[in-house]
Amino acid sequence: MSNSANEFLQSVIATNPAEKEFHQAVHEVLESLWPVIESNPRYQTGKILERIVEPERVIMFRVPWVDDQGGIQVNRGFRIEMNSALGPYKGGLRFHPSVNLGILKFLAFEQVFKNSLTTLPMGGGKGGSDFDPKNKSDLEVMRFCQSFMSELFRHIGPNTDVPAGDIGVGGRELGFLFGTYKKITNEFTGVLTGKGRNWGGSLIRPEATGYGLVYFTQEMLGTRSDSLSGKRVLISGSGNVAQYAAEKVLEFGGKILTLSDSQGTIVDEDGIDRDKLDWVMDLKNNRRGRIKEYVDQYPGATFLEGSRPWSVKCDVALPCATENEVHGEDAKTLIDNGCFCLAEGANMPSDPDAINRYLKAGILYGPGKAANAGGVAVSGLEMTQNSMRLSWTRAEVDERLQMIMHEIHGTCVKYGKQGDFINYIDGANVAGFIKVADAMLDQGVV
Ligand code: NDP
Ligand code: 2IT
Repeated sequence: MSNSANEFLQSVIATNPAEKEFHQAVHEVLESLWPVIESNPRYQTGKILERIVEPERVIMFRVPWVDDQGGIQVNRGFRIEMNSALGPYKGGLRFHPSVNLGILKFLAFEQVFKNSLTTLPMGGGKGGSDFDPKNKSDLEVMRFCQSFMSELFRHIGPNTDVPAGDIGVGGRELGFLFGTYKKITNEFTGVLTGKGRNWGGSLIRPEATGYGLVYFTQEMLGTRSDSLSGKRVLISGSGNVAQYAAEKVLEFGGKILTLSDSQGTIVDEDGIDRDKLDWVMDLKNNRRGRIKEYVDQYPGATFLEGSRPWSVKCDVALPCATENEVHGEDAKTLIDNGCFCLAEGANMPSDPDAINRYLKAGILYGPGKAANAGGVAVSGLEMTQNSMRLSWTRAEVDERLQMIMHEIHGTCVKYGKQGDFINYIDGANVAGFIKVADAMLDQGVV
């Protein structure tokens, strides 16, 4: 047992060099957990921390495929099977050129705690590839997915490991992946979630992360007898999570000022209303365009090339793009401009300096592993429906999603209440951890 959180972190860094995002995720969790470890000798003698940072299994594989010109391309595929104490490994697949082992290990590590918080029986995992689906034809994406699954299939299964989408993996990719799995194994099973709704998918799964994020935000605002109605809201990203977060913010009466992508941010002081959002959804999902095209369509808006949204004055900020997209300086700007609530649709979008500033300022801060858990929660509901071979209605799934987000919020409050302040990050980390740690102790040294 290490003598301090820092000593433990240093040992993790030494064992896993060059995985800076993984170090960051472990560090953040350790800060919340150390007091729990110190006051629980069972966790110390059970070497729970030492075991929980070590993936149960890491799979890395070659993904060769043929492009439209007949050239051979080679990418790297990964699946991190992090922890199965609570259920089959569960977590998304990310296709993005930045993908590497450290990024997927951070995501898989976060997923273990997030899935625990959902109350559903799911372990944690994550996978993906450094393949970039941008500017690839549908047939190229299909050939890549077929090659990827021709290796991954042997490691996954409805009771073993159930992948889903993440950055760069949406309905199109999941369809190609599922088709290949089905062909190779000759089985139609719930091996993936986020499936099309005609072939085993759950209603509300595409919407779930964004909707869940906004339900969680409403819960947070509710602790201050406030709501999204009339609030100025910044959203980053313009993909799956951002789009459905925007849809739900509009339903609750918020005014959306920004969306973004990796090239920059569009700012619309008149507000991105339902019609404009429909246009964005068509742009991103059907035409696979770039967010800067918004200003050609709506000339009242401006495009901030190469910038993130955080300099725009707001009440509520919802980062929904990627990790480390809110830095300490951005947090300062947000807070100075009056932002008093930030909830994370993305995984680990705030860097450690930013988080410290939120906590110091005492704003409402909802960390990703709680605030964006709605996506994987509805994935869990999709698994349930697949097992029962039936489909719930949209209203039924949405009601369960709202209930789960309400319960996650309550759990964060229970474990994170510090006087008048709710420290949601401590709440989420501690509550998520205890369930997994106790299950690991129950199951012995495995
Ligand atoms: P999408 O691929 O649908 O959209 C991603 C969006 O983020 C795009 O607008 C993309 O812009 C932008 N983005 C991606 N990488 C970067 C980058 N390096 N810098 C700036 N912008 C970037 O992904 P999702 O909406 O599914 O995922 C967004 C976030 O939410 C991720 O952190 C993911 O892990 C998290 N998440 C997703 C869940 C889900 O169910 N899908 C569940 C829980 C969390 P561009 O097109 O220019 O790349
Ligand atoms: O980060 C996440 O929670 C996801 N990408 C969704 C995972 C899932 O299995 O639905």
